[in-house]
Amino acid sequence: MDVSVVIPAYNEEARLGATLDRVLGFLRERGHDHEILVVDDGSRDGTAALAETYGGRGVRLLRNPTNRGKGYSVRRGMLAANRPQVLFSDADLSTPIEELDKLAIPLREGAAAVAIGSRAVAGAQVEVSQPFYRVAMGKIFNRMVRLIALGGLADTQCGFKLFTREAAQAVFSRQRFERFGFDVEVLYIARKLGLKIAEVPVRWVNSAETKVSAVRDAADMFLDLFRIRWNDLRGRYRDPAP
Ligand SMILES: Nc1nc2c(ncn2[C@@H]2O[C@H](COP(=O)(O)OP(=O)(O)O)[C@@H](O)[C@H]2O)c(=O)[nH]1
Ligand SMILES: [Mg+2]
Repeated sequence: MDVSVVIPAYNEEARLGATLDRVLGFLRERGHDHEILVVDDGSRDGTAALAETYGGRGVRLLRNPTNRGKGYSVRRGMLAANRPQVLFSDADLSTPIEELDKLAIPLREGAAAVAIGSRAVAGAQVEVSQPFYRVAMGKIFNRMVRLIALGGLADTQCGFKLFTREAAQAVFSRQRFERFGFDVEVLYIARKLGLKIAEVPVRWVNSAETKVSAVRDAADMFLDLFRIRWNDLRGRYRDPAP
């Protein structure tokens, strides 16, 4: 395959080197043509300097001058990516990069334009779980997603999603949220555009360290579900955002 891998990175100095080594090693071993885009989101540590040292090995660095959020950063990377398939992956590789080959199957077969990693469908292998309160919050959130925003998907929040380039351009040019509700928003837009979404069971080996305050952001993510419906009612997903 020929793939762009987008990695949003906020203060990831400690994890990013091992991640880039693993991703590059995997892509090379499988013979996948590739580019990697690290989107440094105004990190205050050595994230950008570290990514720069990979410049000779097909790693492009995009830098936000200040911290803008994961949604903003993923969008920036997805729109800048120029290979026929585009993956975004969390910097901690809680979904191991090897799972990319599973997501590629429905795209290759033309069964879907978007393939999302899932911890909640049959066949998923959660080897190291998130802390119990995150799992519980995730289950409640996904139930809310189904009730309020979009049905038919069991886990919208896994940070490992593959798009065809056309789908990535169509979806992310319309996507608006800058922080955490963006996963649901992009899937909502994909559905609205008539793009098929395949939910693919993946392995999950949770990385304990977290840059996300799940409790602090929970209310906002919940409100985002209503903001999605509101934006849609106002016609804001019809055309690319200004
Ligand atoms: N761009 C950006 N990325 C972030 C931010 N917070 C977290 N991330 C990235 O989002 C991904 C998931 O973060 P992580 O700490 O693994 O979250 P968790 O596993 O859900 O607790 C990682 O690639 C982080 O670098 C942020 O404010 N901005
Ligand atoms: Mg994580």
